[in-house]
Amino acid sequence: MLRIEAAELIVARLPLKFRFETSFGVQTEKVIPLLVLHGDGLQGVSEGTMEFAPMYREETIAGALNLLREVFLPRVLGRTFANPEALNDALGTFRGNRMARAMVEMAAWDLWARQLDVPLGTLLGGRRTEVEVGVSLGIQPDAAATVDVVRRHVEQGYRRIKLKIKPGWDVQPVRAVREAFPDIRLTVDANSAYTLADTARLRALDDFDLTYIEQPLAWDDLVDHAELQRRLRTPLCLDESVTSAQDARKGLALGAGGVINVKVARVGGHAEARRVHDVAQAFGAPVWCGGMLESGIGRAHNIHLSTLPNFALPGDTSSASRYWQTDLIHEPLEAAGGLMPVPAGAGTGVTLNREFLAGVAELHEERRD
Ligand code: OSB
Ligand code: MG
Repeated sequence: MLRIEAAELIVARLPLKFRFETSFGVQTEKVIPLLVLHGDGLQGVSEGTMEFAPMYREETIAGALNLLREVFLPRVLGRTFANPEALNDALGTFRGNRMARAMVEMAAWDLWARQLDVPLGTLLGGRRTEVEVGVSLGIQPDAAATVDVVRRHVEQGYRRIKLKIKPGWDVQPVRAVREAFPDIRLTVDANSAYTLADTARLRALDDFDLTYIEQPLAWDDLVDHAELQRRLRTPLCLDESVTSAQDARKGLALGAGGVINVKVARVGGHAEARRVHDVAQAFGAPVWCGGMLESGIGRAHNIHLSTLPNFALPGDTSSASRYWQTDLIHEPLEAAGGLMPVPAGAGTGVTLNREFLAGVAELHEERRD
C-alpha cells in the first residue's frame, strides 16, 4: 500500500551552463520545483517542468505551487492508496494542470518503486539498461557557430542532433549542418513559431532528410498540423499539442504527424505517458522522450520512462553535466557514445543532494494533513 505521510515542496534556482535560445526566448537559468512524498520511511521525488512564465505551455510554477498546496496535496496527504494509479485517480476530477498533477503522480511512482524495491523503469514495463539519447541545441548566433556546436556533440556520440529553429532562422542553419554532416540523424524544433502561411518555408526543409520537424504550428493545434503534414514529405513530430493519450489518438488519426515527443509531465505523469506510448505503437508511430532542461530528478524519471519498447528514437535526455555545474542529485547521469545508462537501484535510483540543495533552495516547506 502507498501511504502518503508528509510532503516537502522545494523550489531551487540553478544557473544553466549554456545560453538556451528557442523561438520563445532565451534561458540562462532554471527555476526547479521539487516535490518529495514521504511514506513508510521512504521518499519519492519528482520535478516540476512548468516554467516561471507560461511560454512552452500555459502552466506556471506559481500556479502549480498554489494548486499543490491548496488542492492536490490535501487530496493525498494522510491517505493510503493501492498504487500510484489509484492515487492519481484522487486527482482525476481536476481539469488540465497536468504538469502540476504529474509532480504528485511521479513522486508516487518513485516512492512505490522504492517500496517494492524495483527500478521505476522495470515497474513501468521497460526492459532496457541504457537508452539512446540525442541533444537539443539552442539557436546560435550564426551558421558557423551552429556547425561548431553540432560537431562537438556529434564527436561525443549523441545519436541525434535537434536544432531549434524560428522564422528567419531555419533553412540556413539546417543547410549548413547538413552539408557538414551528410549522414547524421538531424531534426528541428520550432516550438510553435510558424503558421500554415509559412508552408513554402517549411516545405524547403524537405530537402534535408530530417527525421522529423517538431511542433511547427500552434501549441494547442492538431488540425492545422494535419493540413501541413499533407503538404510535406518530412514527418511532423507533435510535442506541445499532445497532453494525453486521447490527444495522441486524435493527432495520429487526423494525420497531424507521424512521431510523438513524450514528456512525462506534459501528459500528467508516467501512467499517461505509457498510454501515449501504447497508442502511438498501435498506430505504428515511434515516440521519443523529450526534455525540459531537467535537474537530475526529472532526468532520471525520463530515463526510466525511455526503457519502454516504442521509445524507438533517441530522446533529449543528454548528460546532466552539459547543463549543470552541480546537479541536485548525488549520482552522475552521463551518456557515453549516445547511450545513457539507466540508474541502478530502486525507484529512479537517484538521491537528492540535500546539502547542496539547501544552498540553492528559495523555498522549502513541509506539509502534513
Ligand atoms: O520543445 O523540447 C522542447 C526545453 C524547454 C522547453 C521545451 C523544449 C526544450 C528542449 C530541451 O528542447 C530539451 C532538453 O535538453 O532537456
Ligand atoms: Mg519540442
